[in-house]
Amino acid sequence: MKNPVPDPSLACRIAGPARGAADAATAASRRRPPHRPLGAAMGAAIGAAIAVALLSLACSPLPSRDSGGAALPESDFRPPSLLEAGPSDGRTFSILFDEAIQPVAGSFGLEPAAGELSASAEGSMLRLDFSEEALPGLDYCLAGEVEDGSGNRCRFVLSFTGYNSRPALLSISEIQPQKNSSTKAPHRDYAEFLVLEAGNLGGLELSWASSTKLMVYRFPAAEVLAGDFVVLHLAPEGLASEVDETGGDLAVSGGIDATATARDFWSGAGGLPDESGALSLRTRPGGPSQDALFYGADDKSGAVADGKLADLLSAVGGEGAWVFAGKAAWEDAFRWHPSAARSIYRIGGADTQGAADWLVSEASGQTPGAPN
Ligand SMILES: [Ca+2]
Ligand SMILES: [Ca+2]
Repeated sequence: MKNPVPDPSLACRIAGPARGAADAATAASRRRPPHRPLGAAMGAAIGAAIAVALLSLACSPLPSRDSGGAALPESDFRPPSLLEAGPSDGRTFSILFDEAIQPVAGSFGLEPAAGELSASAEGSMLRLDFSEEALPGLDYCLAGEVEDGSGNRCRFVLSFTGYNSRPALLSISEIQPQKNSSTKAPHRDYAEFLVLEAGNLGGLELSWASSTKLMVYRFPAAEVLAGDFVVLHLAPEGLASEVDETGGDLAVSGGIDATATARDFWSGAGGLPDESGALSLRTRPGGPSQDALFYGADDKSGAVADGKLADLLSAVGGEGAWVFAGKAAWEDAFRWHPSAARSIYRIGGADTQGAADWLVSEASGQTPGAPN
């Protein structure tokens, strides 16, 4: 096979319903009718599963009544199974099956569209080409059908994230973990990032966790330059002025902690843990780590209990994005005396993946969207 198997780290996330549909599709019966619009295709995939379930009840080979062997001749009734899928770049999506396949003409659809869609196969690899670049970080849904040499068809429905071929490199530069209700200088939860290398933000994924809850945010597409500040606001108040700044104007957004010097984004996924937690920034879902921060209240000690936080720390530590002496312990964290009046910020230029890179600000010393 000349085409490479897609890098598992780039593999699309097969969402719950889509995964179910894809699984159902692997059982789709032969001689299915050809092309339908994508929406109909999704419904049909589920319908196909029901139909196949009935078909299998009706068509199961009967056991032989004598000892002379099988009652039916050997035949290939098994449809191709999907093994791996993912975007290789912004214009290509590859799907590996467990046997040689051919695309079913007219069966393919992508929503939202990225220009014309064309399908080709080489052995067990299906390749889908888009005539226009998929938007980095945008959610896409892809549907289609393939068939094996015996005419057994597999219908699939997959979701994936638009591939970012020029991801920006960011470092976490400051966090405000608590709500500060001061009337003079109010602050809400935010995470601030400094752009180290220019590129596009689309698909960069920030995860943050307390011991009981994991939250995730994925950036939309936006071009950034080295030295830019990006602020992700994590406790929006629902104001109409709280808008994502994906274009050229950095003064579009209002709201608490928004500035005209930084690119502001807003997420309702959940606030930062007030006293103890961790953040992990990745280039794309399941992709390489860009930065991490583990912070903990100064009255904590010993091993971090099993849970969401321990899971995140394990992943971060495994990639060297934060240094641990052994199994994650509170002594590995940047330790602070929690305060709503102070932020936690990175010392300029420091990046040793550990607590020594961080400090607590003076009271009312927060600097969202500006140097610390
Ligand atoms: Ca701004
Ligand atoms: Ca700052």
